[in-house]
Amino acid sequence: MKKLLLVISGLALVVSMTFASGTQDQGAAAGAKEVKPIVLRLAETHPADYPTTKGDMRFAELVKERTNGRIIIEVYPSSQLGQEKAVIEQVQFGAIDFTRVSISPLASFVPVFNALQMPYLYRSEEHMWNVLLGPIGKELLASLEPSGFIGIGWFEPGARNFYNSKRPVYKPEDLAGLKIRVQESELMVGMVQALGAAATPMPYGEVYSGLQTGVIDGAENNWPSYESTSHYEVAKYYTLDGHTRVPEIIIASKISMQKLSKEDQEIIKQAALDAIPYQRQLWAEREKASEAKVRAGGSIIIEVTDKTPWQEKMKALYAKQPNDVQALIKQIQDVK
Ligand code: GTR
Repeated sequence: MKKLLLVISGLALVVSMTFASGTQDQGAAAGAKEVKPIVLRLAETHPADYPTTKGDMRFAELVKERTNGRIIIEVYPSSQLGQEKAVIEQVQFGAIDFTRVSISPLASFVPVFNALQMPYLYRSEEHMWNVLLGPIGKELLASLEPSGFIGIGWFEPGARNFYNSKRPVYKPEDLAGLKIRVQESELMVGMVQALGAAATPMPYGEVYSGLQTGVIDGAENNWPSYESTSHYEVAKYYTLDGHTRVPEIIIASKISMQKLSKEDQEIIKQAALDAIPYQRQLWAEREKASEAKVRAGGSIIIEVTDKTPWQEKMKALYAKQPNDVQALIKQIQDVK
């Protein structure tokens, strides 16, 4: 009996020690998580006060809130981590965890994305958003995985217009001979060539000095970018031809995402979706503010009433696309 009691109390001691140490371990682990969150980096080309960057920041805030501070996404604005194409490469091999980029340079990595940035593709901003938030947008986000990216969400890009330092451009022929900077995208080179101008692919951060020194005569972008980069100060002819809407995308590195639990991956995706309305709202406000600033700054704004001659010039570019891109273009056009 005495022996049995001894064994029982001995067992009780072992059990209570195990529990105690279990509690201690859990406590230590919880404590450790509090002091050591998972810190991930997001690369952004625009400055901190730009609507898209604020959209990134809202995304990061939602992730922090919904993981109780376990996951912190640090937003690096103003190309601190590099220009878009170089950043995309780094995301692909896991050196940068996230980036918000234009799909133009991304399409060199995943060519089917060209379908989303064809000139004069969307009937309106609403048409584009119906595509992005519908089945096509979802499939495209998912299609990035074999290339090493996880598609997270979309942001508003605005419509892009040509601008230059030489002369007012009313019709495609007026672009003849001008050296126009494009994003690092084969499709955009083709687009500018089809319009009769000389295309110069160049990183965004080099465009201002390119315009200033005359290496290029012009470029193309939306109102907020034309204004925020001060390009309007060195290239004052802005033609509202609205040739493209090139969706903005947030992508993650597959390598970084795979280190997170499925639940956390879902939180991240949902947070990006929930940041969209905020970014779109800020975008709409900034478009107006940028337009006002550029007009007040003395830019000459050329309205394009008939876009038919511009669209005509794009036919060959559409015809040149590979079959999968053509099929997707058709699906996009059919979206209501
Ligand atoms: C902006 C876009 C940037 C960048 C830039 C460019 O509209 O938001 O991500 O792609 O255009 O022309 O390089």
